[in-house]
Amino acid sequence: KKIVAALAALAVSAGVLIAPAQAQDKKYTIALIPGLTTDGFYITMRKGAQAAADALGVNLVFQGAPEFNPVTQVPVLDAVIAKKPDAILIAPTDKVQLVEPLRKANDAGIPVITVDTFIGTGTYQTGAGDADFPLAYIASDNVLGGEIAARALATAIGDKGKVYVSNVKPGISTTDQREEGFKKEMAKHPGITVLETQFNDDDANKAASQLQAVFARNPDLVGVFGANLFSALGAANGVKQAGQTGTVKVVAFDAPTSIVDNINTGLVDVAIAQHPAEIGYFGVVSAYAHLTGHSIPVSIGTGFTIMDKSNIADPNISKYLYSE
Ligand code: T6T
Repeated sequence: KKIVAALAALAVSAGVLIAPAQAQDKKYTIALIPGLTTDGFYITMRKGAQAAADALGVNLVFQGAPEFNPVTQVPVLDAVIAKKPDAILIAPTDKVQLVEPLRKANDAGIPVITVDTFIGTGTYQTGAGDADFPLAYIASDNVLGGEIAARALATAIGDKGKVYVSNVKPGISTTDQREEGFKKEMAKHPGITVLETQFNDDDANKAASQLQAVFARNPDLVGVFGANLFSALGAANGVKQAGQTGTVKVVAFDAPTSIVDNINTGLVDVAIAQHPAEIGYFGVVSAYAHLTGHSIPVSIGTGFTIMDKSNIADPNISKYLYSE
């Protein structure tokens, strides 16, 4: 009897020991679909995601389109779904147009987490609305980012004059929210007039020509807010081409390495760096936690680093410049 009991106890403890080991042995594949592949923001996000994947023994697949556009992102998403990864991390390129394509992943039993951008209202797992199925949203607080940009620009222009927002296109959660935050803050500055937003389709050349056209119509233009990497780069080039460096102030969202020169020459006053590596890292950690049976936060907010001439040489600041 004693022997049987001892054997049973051994079997139970062996089982307890073996079960978690087997769970850990499963090699999960997590797909990361960026807004576009050729953008320092998503290249940096991929690095953070890879660091977490390496730490957790996860296979990370990075697959995306070369431009920020739902028309090119949806076929990439379909191809990823067909390969049945264990989870999908995605930066949806449109709040509405990615809802149905992502529902296909969810219906196929593939957990979806959105990184950087969101679908629907971005409030997930509430049982309300038809776009609340993603498990989590990991991103910067983009309304706050727009407010920070507005305060920086207001300071740079002495709180008066005409400014405008150089933006990508309507329907993108991040850049819509940055414009919203910018305008909300500017409403508190009666001396500042915000002109009509110029949409550039994420094309820096277009953003540069638009700057020159707005300046031609408004020779008293004093500032521009570039609401993402290409908008800011383009608007800054437009200011330079118009010979207005230092006269038309530029506040840039995002921090490609080229921003350092632009800050040092006085072309860009302030750059608001996001922390894309953190977004990628916590995206993979969240997906892994979910896959291994843990509950996860429905939203994770990552921070900003504000860069200007006074701090850009500090390694604790410049470490947030994006990779290329
Ligand atoms: O600003 C980032 C990202 O947050 C946004 O959603 C799209 O543009 C960037 O990738 C920069 O180009």
